[in-house]
Amino acid sequence: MLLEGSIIEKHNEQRLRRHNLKLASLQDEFPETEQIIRQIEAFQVAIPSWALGTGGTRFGRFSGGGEPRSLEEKMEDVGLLHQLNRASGAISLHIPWDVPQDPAAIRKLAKEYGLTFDAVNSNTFQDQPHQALSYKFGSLQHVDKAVRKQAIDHNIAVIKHGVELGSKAITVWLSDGSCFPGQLNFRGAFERTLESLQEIYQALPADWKVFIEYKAFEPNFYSMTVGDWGQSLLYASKLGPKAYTLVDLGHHLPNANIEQIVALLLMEGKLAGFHFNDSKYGDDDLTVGSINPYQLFLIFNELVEGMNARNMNHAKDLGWMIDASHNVKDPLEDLMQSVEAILIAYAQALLIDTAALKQAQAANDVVRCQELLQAAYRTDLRPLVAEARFRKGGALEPLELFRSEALRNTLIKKRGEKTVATGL
Ligand code: AFD
Ligand code: MN
Ligand code: MN
Repeated sequence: MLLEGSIIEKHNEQRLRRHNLKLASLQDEFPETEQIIRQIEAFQVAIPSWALGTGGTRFGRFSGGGEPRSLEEKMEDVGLLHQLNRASGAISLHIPWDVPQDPAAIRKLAKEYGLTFDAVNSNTFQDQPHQALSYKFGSLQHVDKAVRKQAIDHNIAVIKHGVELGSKAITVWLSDGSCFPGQLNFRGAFERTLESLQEIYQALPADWKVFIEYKAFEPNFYSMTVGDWGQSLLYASKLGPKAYTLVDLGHHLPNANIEQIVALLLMEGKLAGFHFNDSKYGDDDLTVGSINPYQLFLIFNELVEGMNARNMNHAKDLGWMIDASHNVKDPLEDLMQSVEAILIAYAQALLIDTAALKQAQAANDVVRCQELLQAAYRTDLRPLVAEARFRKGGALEPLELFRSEALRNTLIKKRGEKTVATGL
């Protein structure tokens, strides 16, 4: 379901005068606005195939209606999102939740919606109905070689699915670990996991990467075998140049300085990219920017500075993806808010007076450093994000348009009240 182009045009016409006034004021104040708009235009954030339905907790799940029932319908949702914001032009598949049964047809559909395929994700944290061996005590770390082999084979099968669609990376997130002291020999678990990852690494096509995602806790609560960025980096370094560390914002212990982690991973050339979300307590998977937008801005400050230092292409050289769970919001509305928050933080980081900041740092002028950062953070750059969208044919206010056109109702009418998308 795509919108008639004229509906977007009408929506924009009604808002253009006010938008142009705000834009002109920013253009007047900052000579770099044109450059920032162009960088936002190039920036795309991938949507995970498991974030298009309502998320649940272990206490329950409250379906919102009109959820996509198949991979095709998930792509339809991402296509619609991308039509509205022009910044969600990629989808990241989770196997086996979203197996592309007919890759040629799926590729064709993606083309119609203007979508590409981001990293594919393997799943060895759940047992599937016809699976021979259980992952209850881990997958790539398992003490039984046969379980490890099953998990390795799954990852290799996921790579094959990705190849058929044109993905260029696999993200491996493991729930492996232990729940109780003494349950696991840490060194043994590390070594077995490394060996398993090495086999997966061997199966990577030449132009592919493997992203190792870490997480401090849950579902294992005493130890996680890829528990933090240090462990992930250790695996990635031992594996080789095609292995990178993936940062999911919700996967840290409270108060971790994520921006510092990002800076160092970038310095080492080992940052894969991001799973964006926000949290108050743990892996809450809330809308990115909803709890701590300042932290998001500080992360983007390190990203921009670090990518520039390495002459990297902001839009293409790292993987940008949302990984959120929408328990109480409409998933599409939540995703619109997420992409917007990411682009705002990126734009603000681009606005920082880097030369002045370097000078202030060299002079130990702590007060000036804060002033410079916050001058950018406190500038409302939403008109630049809207302008980038507008220039690419998107809506000035995607969320407004989604609501005024009652698009969720249309989806409910088409798909039904009680549909449930695959995912957690
Ligand atoms: C996990 C991780 C990982 C995984 C996802 C599954 O963030 O990205 O693929 O949830 O839903 O917490
Ligand atoms: Mn994640
Ligand atoms: Mn997570």
